[in-house]
Amino acid sequence: MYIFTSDLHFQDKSVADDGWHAEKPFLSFMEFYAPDIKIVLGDFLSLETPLECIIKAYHKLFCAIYADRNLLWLLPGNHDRDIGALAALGFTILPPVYVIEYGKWRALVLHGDKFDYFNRGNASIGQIVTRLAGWVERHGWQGADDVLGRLWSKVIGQVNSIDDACFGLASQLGCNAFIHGHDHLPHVASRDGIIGLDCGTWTRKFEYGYPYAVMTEDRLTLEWWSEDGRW
Ligand SMILES: [Mn+2]
Repeated sequence: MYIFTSDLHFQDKSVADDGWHAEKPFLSFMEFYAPDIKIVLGDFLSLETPLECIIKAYHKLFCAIYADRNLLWLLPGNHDRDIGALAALGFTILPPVYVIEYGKWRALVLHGDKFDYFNRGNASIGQIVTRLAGWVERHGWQGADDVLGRLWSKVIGQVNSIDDACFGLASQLGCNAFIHGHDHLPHVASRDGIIGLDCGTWTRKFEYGYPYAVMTEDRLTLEWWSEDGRW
């Protein structure tokens, strides 16, 4: 069984940190799925915060994932600038585009930023918006990046479709599934025999909890983790 999450965006536990409330549920989630391979599909870290500050703020979490580093795999997203340092510590870092063959699945897994023309790689408009939202948040308006982030996702959705591009690449690679994150909008899509899952984000708790994907040999589902256990 493979478990997928995305976009934790841990920072420094300052007012601008949206990952803070996800620490405890993520620890219980890791414990529940201890025997399984858990893959974070990008943006585990945050661009604005140096890795040493993130590790210091989330010491307990990093101890837990370090102990589980053989079963917790990280795939780089556009916020994971310091992921090389985690690789040096022995973490398993997947290539940015990866194919998993398991049971009936040949699944394309990726972060998704490569198909976001305004927010991929380094020095993009998206990074300026992220840094601006962080600045506004640190200076008084704490909901800034949630509001701006949702607005940004809607604008991006109008301009380019990550799903459309993923269906294309999955088909080209002979895959029958894809799983991504990046746009913080958890959902399931299907087209021409290909199923697509968006793992969303843990920077906010949705109505049913925190989104994640489960792949068994014959099923691929979007599920929700609530702090008390599975939804
Ligand atoms: Mn991203």
